Amino acid sequence: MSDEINIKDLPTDELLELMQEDLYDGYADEIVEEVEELLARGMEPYDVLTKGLVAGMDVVGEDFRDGILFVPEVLMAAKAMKAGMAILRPLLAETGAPRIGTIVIGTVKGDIHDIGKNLVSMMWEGAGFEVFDLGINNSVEEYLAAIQEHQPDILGMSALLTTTMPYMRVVIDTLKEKGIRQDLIVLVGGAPLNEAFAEDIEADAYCRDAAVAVQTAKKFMQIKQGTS
Ligand code: B1M
Repeated sequence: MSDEINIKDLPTDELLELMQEDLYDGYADEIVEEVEELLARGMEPYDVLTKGLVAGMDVVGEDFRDGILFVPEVLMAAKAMKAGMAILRPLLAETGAPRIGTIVIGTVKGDIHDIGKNLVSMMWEGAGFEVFDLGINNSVEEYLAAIQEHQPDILGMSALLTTTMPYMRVVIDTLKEKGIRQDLIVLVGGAPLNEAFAEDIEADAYCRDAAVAVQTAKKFMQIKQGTS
């Protein structure tokens, strides 16, 4: 579609709309060009991410839910989203700020969704955290090994399925059994979660989105360091 359009001629609001359509259609090359064009126009990387890529993925999510899109199309959209995120990642991370804490994050066992987790990791890096991202499908043993290795202040867990979110409880219960629960700030997130669930599994907090994940991680680090 965007082959026939010179994106440089489009006003920014129409370019954002086109970007959402191209994300929906899984056009990774076009997404890369559009992200670069929006950045060249001076748009903040965070706005390119939320107003372009995330907004496009919201529509994909609705049509996936309603049976209009299927897994192969959603995978193409995810690939296009990742191509755009790859450009934004270094920009979001380049603050030059001193490291304010260490975080281990991963998507839980049985779950292969990673776009939201990657976004949260990026934003944490941008806020000055050192982030060790374990990727997808993590067993409790993998979380424990990473905690042992990196000695993080914060453990982050992501789940996008109602069938995988209960695994967060398995991880937290294991941390308790090992006597290390109190050494960690445990933050959880993902579309099907909510505050009540986080409270129920005894996580420290639920983070609705990446921006909240940054605020929450900072707040808990201030409390830990006694600077709040
Ligand atoms: Co899946 N999928 N999917 N999927 N998929 C959902 C989650 C679903 C809601 C779609 C739907 O029905 N509307 C549905 C779950 C239903 C349910 O459990 N109630 C679903 C399903 C059913 C499935 C399969 C079972 C489909 C099938 O095979 N029949 C299958 C499961 C595979 C598995 O994991 N075992 C599956 C597969 C896939 C793809 C592989 C095709 C692809 C994933 C590609 C990838 O991630 N690399 C995919 C996608 C893309 C989606 C949707 C469309 C989009 C998810 C996404 O990336 N959103 C999704 C629909 C939806 O969520 N609306 C859907 C964009 C992202 C920026 O948002 O991930 O919510 P999100 O992250 C946010 C916040 O949640 C939060 O911050 C992020 C940024 O603001 N957050 C955290 C997330 N993690 C956090 C961790 C934190 C803090 C905040 O730590 C502290």
